[in-house]
Amino acid sequence: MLTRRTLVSAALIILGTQPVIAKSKNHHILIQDFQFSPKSLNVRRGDTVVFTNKDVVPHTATAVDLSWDSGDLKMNAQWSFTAVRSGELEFFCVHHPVMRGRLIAD
Ligand SMILES: [Cu+2]
Repeated sequence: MLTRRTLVSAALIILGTQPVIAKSKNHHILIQDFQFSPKSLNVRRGDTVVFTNKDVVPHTATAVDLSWDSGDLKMNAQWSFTAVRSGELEFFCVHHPVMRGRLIAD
């Protein structure tokens, strides 16, 4: 038999088990004129970072520790990934290693 107390307990269990999830965001990094823009970006874990190449030549967005790599992005191509680790991570373009950027995830 359902008592008021049982119902309240059930409601608390249902509400109490809902994880508190910060809404994830999309961030955009443009690759233009052989530069990442912005060069440095703060994200939260779970956020998505979208790279878009606006140059005529192909570029990549590649983590220096090689944990992720866009592969060649042709003009107007997009590639996205979701930040899963906290910390600071530099990335570069394998074709033009002077092109550098940094993600800071918390
Ligand atoms: Cu490049």
